Amino acid sequence: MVEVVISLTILGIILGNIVMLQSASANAYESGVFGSTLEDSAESTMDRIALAVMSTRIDSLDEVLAAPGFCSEIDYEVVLDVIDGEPVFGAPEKIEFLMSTGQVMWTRDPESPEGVEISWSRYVSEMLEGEVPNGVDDNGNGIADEQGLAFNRDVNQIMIRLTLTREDSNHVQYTKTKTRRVTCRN
Ligand SMILES: [Ca+2]
Ligand SMILES: [Ca+2]
Repeated sequence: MVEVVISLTILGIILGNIVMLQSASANAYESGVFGSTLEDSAESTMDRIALAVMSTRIDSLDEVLAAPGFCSEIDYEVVLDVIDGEPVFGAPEKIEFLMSTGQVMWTRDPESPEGVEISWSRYVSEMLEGEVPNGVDDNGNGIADEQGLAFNRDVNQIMIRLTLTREDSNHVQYTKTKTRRVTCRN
């Protein structure tokens, strides 16, 4: 009887170890997938924003100030063509950060009933990575309390900063930050 109990206990320990091993590797797998999905999402969102900024003229981005100024929303018009040296602009477009839903929204023709609104990203962090709302530049990038999407001007270029953050089912927090310096078209 004692032997049966001991062998059952040993079996229990072995089985327990196997279960733990399996769940550890499942967690590792989940966290790997989770992190790379968030990374892809941050990269593709940054690509879209950068492409939009590259397609406009810097003088249509008056709202984008030099550090320590920043903004989380831009209104611009894409240059479709240049005829006799004059740019031909497309419909107005807007990129904005909605803190309430953690989204980056892109809107074409925001003032018109035919306007189109598309979510470019979810999981955008309230504040950029390393920043807390305290009036101080915690992450040392020259801007204080910048949000999870922040634009600022650096001479003739636009700096774009984006942080995505997400928690997996084990409450592990993943954070991906992208920074890009973009030149607008002439
Ligand atoms: Ca900062
Ligand atoms: Ca701060």
